[in-house]
Amino acid sequence: MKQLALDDKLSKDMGLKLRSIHSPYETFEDSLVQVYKIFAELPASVLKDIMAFSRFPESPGVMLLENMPQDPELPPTPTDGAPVTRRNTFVGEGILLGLTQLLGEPVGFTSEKSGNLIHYVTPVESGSYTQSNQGSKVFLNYHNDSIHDESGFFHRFNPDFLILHCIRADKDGQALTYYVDARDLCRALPDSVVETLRQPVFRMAAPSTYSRERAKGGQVWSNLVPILSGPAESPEVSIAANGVKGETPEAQQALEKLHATCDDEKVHNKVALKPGMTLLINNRKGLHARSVFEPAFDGSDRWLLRTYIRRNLWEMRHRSVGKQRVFA
Ligand SMILES: O=C(O)CCC(=O)C(=O)O
Ligand SMILES: [Fe+2]
Repeated sequence: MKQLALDDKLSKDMGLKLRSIHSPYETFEDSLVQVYKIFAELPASVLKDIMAFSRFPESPGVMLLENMPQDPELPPTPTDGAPVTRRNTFVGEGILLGLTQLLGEPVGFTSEKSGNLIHYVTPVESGSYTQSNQGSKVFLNYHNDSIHDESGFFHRFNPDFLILHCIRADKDGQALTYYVDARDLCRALPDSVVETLRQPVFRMAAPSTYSRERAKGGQVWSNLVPILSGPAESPEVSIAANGVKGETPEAQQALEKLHATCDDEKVHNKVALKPGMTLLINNRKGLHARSVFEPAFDGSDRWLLRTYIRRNLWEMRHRSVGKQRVFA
């Protein structure tokens, strides 16, 4: 996995500057501009690497940043995943939004985290066994984040990137985040399986939040779609977290082979996110997953800040809901 660590002095200086930003929960656009200026002062080589990550087809699908500055203090981790807006400093959010702007535009979706632009990935007891970011007691299967769409294609108006910025780790350090690059996946799979994964013989379930909030918990299935698409040297991969069905026995077998290959340590990258670590994830070039871990639901649990990022908002304008950056 491509890694980049800030040196201590740089991290400290940035932390001091970020302590003074406005609350992004109150003045989102103003805070974006404040952190934009702070991030513009990063060394040219750091900016170049991060900007290349989001712009070029040949760039890697995942990148880990380390030694990012931290808030001097943090409130307890919310047990319901709801925003905690009364805080003295917003260093974590500043890191998240500074990096977000180097990749693209932060976006929200009404069917995911109520359209919020800053998401919390925290274990929620009622969702412990779900295939969602609220879960903890079940392995969150390899997937990319998708968004329900009337067209029946759920990987079309979904984020191009997501960022996971850790502000609190799980107590036992058990929670692992995995990433599999579709290029590595295709190299590791037999050609016949890749060929089947390229056929439109799969249905994807809409995300669990959509099912819960809009379909009384029932599964909502996509049109028949392929899992792999695009040129062999830069494939796009699409897998729903909340369920995938192969329409034929051959499709079902190919799907099982894909999951088994993702589980292979020679194929996946993995990281136990710790405070100050940020994972930049390309949501088209690869799949991510999360291990099982043991939360306490007492304010001490794992807490990641997340953004959804698009390179292009124009293509999504028909999904606009009249609020800047928020889409249906
Ligand atoms: O908790 C994690 O490490 C990943 C969760 C996830 O899949 C997501 O937030 O999209
Ligand atoms: Fe995810």
